[in-house]
Amino acid sequence: MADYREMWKELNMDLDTHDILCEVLPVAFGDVFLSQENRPESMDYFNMVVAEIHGIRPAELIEFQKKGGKVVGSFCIHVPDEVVLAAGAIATGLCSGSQFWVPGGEKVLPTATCPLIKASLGARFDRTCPFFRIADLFVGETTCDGKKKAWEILAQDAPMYIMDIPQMKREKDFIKWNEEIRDYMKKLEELTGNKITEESLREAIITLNNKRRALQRLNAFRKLENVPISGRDVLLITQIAFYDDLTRFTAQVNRLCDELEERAKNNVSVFEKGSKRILLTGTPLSIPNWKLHQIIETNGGMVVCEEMCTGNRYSECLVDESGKNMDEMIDNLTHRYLGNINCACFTPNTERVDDIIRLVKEYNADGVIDINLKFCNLYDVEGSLVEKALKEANIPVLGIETDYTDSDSEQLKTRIGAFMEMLD
Ligand code: BJ8
Repeated sequence: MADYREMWKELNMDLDTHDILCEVLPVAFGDVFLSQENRPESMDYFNMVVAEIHGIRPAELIEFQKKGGKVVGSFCIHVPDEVVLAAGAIATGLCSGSQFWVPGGEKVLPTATCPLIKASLGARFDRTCPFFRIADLFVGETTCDGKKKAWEILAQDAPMYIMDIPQMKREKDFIKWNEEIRDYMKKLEELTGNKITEESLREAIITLNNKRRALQRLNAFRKLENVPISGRDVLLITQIAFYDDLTRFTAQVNRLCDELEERAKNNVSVFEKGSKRILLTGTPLSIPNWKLHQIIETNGGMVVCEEMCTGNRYSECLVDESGKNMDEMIDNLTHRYLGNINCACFTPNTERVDDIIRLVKEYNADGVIDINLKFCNLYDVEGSLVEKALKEANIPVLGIETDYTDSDSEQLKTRIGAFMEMLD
């Protein structure tokens, strides 16, 4: 693993963390990923991108900034990356998925806050994640109460911009979201000094759709009877999608898919016969949260689909590319980024249940595991509706609440193991 101490020093970051990361990350990564048998060779690229997460991509972003470019970080898939790209800036995801950052977050937030929020603020305040030092603008949204309040605290230390997401999907909510997107465009124009033109927005829509198309192509292999790639690997790739260079990432996913096509022709599977096909739903699994996938896939299961923001919800729907002028393109972004994302922040949110049942059929899942990050009330409350609907549809379901620690791993193994047996 390369040494990025100099870069970290320039960013005024905690060097002890750099050294700990160099030690801990390869071990954790090796346990979950390199221990797998018969991984596709094209995973090499993604291995490298994640192994050097604290250096390679941050160094590229810094290079871009030296040439006058701006980097925009966000925390939610409702925030349209097309706007950032069309303004000539780079978008990067900032959601944090490790317990490593949680204690830092607990210095400024109540303990009873979801770990995703605590880790994100901890990463900034403790100076332990380069992405959180590099971003020129932090874009929050009003999806849940914890985030809304956390942005006020983050704003004491970082340049924040908030998008006010409607909580319903009525006509007037689409009008409001359309205005929010227009305001965001103005903000990005101010930040970058670049005008968003019809041409740049059209190009951004196509570029981001191409990334989604590549991910759709990848996910389609998981519908096969012989699944040629593990759920862990697909999760890793989806997590990397949030921060890697867009065009390079898309090309690498397509390269991997070419390899998977060969495997599919030869009926190669990375799972043992009889492994149970599991669909995961619930709160997002931000990098490097691989805990559930690892437990499921080492206890007789295979994850074939994630109905979550770090899964299908991220890539399943494209932005309509037929917009002929600025107004039509903004309408299409509005529709995609409000209408096609079924987050638990909406009421009602029955489309999410419809999505899960549809995806169970499409991916031929044997059962569903509904994951809730501790202290996420939105997904916790909605979980009972999801589980009731699945039971009515005769789809086996297991509800799990967890956090970023490993303290419940043994208990989860027992419960998930019993669920797999039950599916038998
Ligand atoms: S569209 S899921 S990325 S808000 S932070 S709601 S876990 S208490 S992340 Fe999300 Fe956008 Fe929705 Fe997706 Fe709960 Fe935690 Fe809130 Fe969270």
